[in-house]
Amino acid sequence: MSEGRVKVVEKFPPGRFAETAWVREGRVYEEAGRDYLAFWERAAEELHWFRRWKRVLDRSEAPFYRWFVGGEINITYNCLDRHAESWRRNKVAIIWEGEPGERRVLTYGELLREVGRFANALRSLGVERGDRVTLYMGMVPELPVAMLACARIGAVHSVVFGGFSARALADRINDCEAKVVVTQDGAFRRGRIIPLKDNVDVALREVQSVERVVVLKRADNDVEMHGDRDVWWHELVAGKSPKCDALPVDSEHPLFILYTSGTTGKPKGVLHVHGGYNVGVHLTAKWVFDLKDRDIYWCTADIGWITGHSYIVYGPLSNGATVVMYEGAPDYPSPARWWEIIERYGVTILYTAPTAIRFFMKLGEEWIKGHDLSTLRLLGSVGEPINPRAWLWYHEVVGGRRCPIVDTWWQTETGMIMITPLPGVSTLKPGSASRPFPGVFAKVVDENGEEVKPNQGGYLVITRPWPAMLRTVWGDPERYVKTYFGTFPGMYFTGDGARVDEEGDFWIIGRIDDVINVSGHRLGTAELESALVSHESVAEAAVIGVPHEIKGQAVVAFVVLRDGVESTPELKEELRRHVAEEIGPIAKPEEIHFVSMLPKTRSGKIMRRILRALEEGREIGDVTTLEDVKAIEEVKRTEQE
Ligand code: 7RM
Repeated sequence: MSEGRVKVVEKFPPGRFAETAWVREGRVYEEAGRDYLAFWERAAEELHWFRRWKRVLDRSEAPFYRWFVGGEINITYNCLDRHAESWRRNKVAIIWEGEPGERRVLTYGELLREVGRFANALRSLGVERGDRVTLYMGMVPELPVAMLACARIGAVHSVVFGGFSARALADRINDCEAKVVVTQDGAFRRGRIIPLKDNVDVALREVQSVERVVVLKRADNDVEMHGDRDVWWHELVAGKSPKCDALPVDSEHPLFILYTSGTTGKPKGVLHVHGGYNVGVHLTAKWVFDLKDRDIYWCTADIGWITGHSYIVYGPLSNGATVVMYEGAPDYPSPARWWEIIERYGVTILYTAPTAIRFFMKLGEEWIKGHDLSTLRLLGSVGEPINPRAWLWYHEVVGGRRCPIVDTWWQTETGMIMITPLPGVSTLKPGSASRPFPGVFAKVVDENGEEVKPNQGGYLVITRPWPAMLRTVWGDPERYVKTYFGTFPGMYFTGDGARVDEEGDFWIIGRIDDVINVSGHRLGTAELESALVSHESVAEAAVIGVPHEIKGQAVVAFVVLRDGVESTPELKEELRRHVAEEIGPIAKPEEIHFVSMLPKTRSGKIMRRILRALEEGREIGDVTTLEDVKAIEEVKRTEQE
């Protein structure tokens, strides 16, 4: 987070998008700013309510805010019934492609019936309003079916990403005391089978609360079915009625718990509710992606993360959109898979993460060339700051220079996109997430909570409540208050650093705990990494701060070179010089290690903790969220050289 550095940036005005987009005028910002409760009230009116709310926002027990107080709703009515009762009955809701190549299509009418059947099945197992159900599955259509079935009867789902270990699964089941677990025999990933049911068996040895386990047959691998406890999905739903009315619930009724890692080892159970969450994801999905009925929308995230919850399932379905869902790895059986999918279904909107973009950048354009991507009209990015070089590559190679890129900043806790361009309004700057969504209020402050000057780095805070915000940390309301409202009184602290430029555009620097302080100068790891990857030889980079006698901290970089580039001492020197030129001499890495891959979480975030531990020669703690354990071995080896 360097202070006062202003770079000349290329700008991309909305162009033709401004002619047809849902939002074409910047006026919405002022309108929402004048009366943000009226703004969100208008948004809520786009949904079906069984009973209208009495008050938009109740602050009496802040920071435990309540939205649409007194209202009755069920998010699944808005995602299913509303469309099935309209001309959309036979419109495709989900186009699914399995990793081995199967294809399935579910219309809104069919999805409603599948959800009804499974909702009745859950009830037959004794699941009632308020009960927790853990879903430990891969990217199969039955996962959204199970989520919606829970929500339909007022049960609370907790999706645990299929890449998590039995240990991590047990902790999450125990924390929310789930009554039922839904899983599958195995999940396909890169041609192999991940034994999900076996993991459940191991996890449940340490769990008391679970009464029943539902097992979907997907990969046909051998599993052990435990007599009274386990039941096959297909046997359970056989003979169940497809009709199950959506249960009207209070606006503030819990919808789901999703675990996210915090600064301590214990993951936080982030709780979201039916009413405000529905309003928030509905409007952001519609406006940010400019979702129209003819779009084929593909978000490549896994449903095990918030991005999948909000922008594969609830947001798009609430809008009656057609959603593409892909089960497997992006490079299976070849790195052409994604581009084939886009061509096959005529995808018009693609929402993905910078780590994926850089992965394809590294592989080279030949996997993309030759595929017809001309249907694409909008691109999105989420998960981490997108470095300008990756932005420009995405824009040119994937988007053919036609498509705006919406760089969307948000969190598991915010539930919905918070800082983002509106594609028909915003002038895009590669690397900037643009401005707070209308009705959202963010600023950058110093240690005392005072707003900083333009281009000065500081802490990103949200100054007013928003409808899709988390309501608490499950079972630990004190942690909710302390983590999010304990740093700056009256403001939600995001944990991220940012700066706002002189035009009011936000530049997210990254997590505060990823800030390196060199001789009193604050440097964001993301900023340093962006500088490194702007060099033509570099594919990916991760930096950490290590203790330094004189400077306090020094910068150490781990660099993955582009294919065919040789790792020489001269190149190291050149990269150090390059960073000095990009940011300033203060940012020059003390050391650079060339590695062939970086340790990452399953959701693609670099695990600096691992790099730090390796650098300091410590043992590494829990690594169950690693995308590829091989990455650690690799780093270890180069460290020993
Ligand atoms: C949606 C999601 C949240 C953290 C957040 C940031 C980082 C996410 C962006 C971003 C820069 C972005 N939820 N982050 N999006 N940083 N630009 N567009 O990722 O809970 O898993 O992570 O991710 O640090 O605090 S999350």
